[in-house]
Amino acid sequence: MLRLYDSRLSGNSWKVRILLSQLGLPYERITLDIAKGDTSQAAFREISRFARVPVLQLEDGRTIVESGAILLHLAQGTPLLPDDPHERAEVMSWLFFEQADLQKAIAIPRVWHLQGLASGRQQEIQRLHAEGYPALDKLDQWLRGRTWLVGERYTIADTAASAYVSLAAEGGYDMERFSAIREWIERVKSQPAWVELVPDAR
Ligand SMILES: N[C@@H](CCC(=O)N[C@@H](CS)C(=O)NCC(=O)O)C(=O)O
Repeated sequence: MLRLYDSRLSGNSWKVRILLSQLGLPYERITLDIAKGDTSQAAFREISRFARVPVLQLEDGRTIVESGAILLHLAQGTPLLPDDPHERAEVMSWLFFEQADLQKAIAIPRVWHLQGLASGRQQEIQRLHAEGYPALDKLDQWLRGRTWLVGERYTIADTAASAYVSLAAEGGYDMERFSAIREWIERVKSQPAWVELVPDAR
């Protein structure tokens, strides 16, 4: 059976759980506690090259790190990753954009807010927001008049790009002005077998 190493509030791990659910793939879930230092343990570092979750362990024991690589691996051959080479490259461009321009700019202030550290880190938060807002603007512009990020259907580009963006308010972002993003997130959430970050959150 597949095995997923994750942590409870990790948005990158959440992307993988959404996809595993949508593909109907059974897996064993091993949830680490980052605050307790689980990701720095020697045994975990052996399977996680960068000492971070998510890590997917295949049935033969090999592992894949980086959420984008895991999504690409799992989605190949399914409707969630187009066969057409240009559309596939477009999916990858959203995976890379999310990692480069959105993920840290949202995840870091979010963690500080969740840990109650935000009031002492306002300057750093403003710097991260100054990176994140232009990326959110670009995403919102792209989504105006479109239903999905690539082509005419939901793909792993939507799964990957929407995860942290849907949590941006937890990182202090004002999402009111991004109406195209908000409507797109609702469409993503209503996809079959989509799962909450924390199952009992609603
Ligand atoms: N680019 C990586 C980022 C992974 C990442 O930042 N993981 C965080 C949780 S969301 C983590 O394991 N942090 C623990 C640490 O850095 O010690 C991915 O997309 O998988």
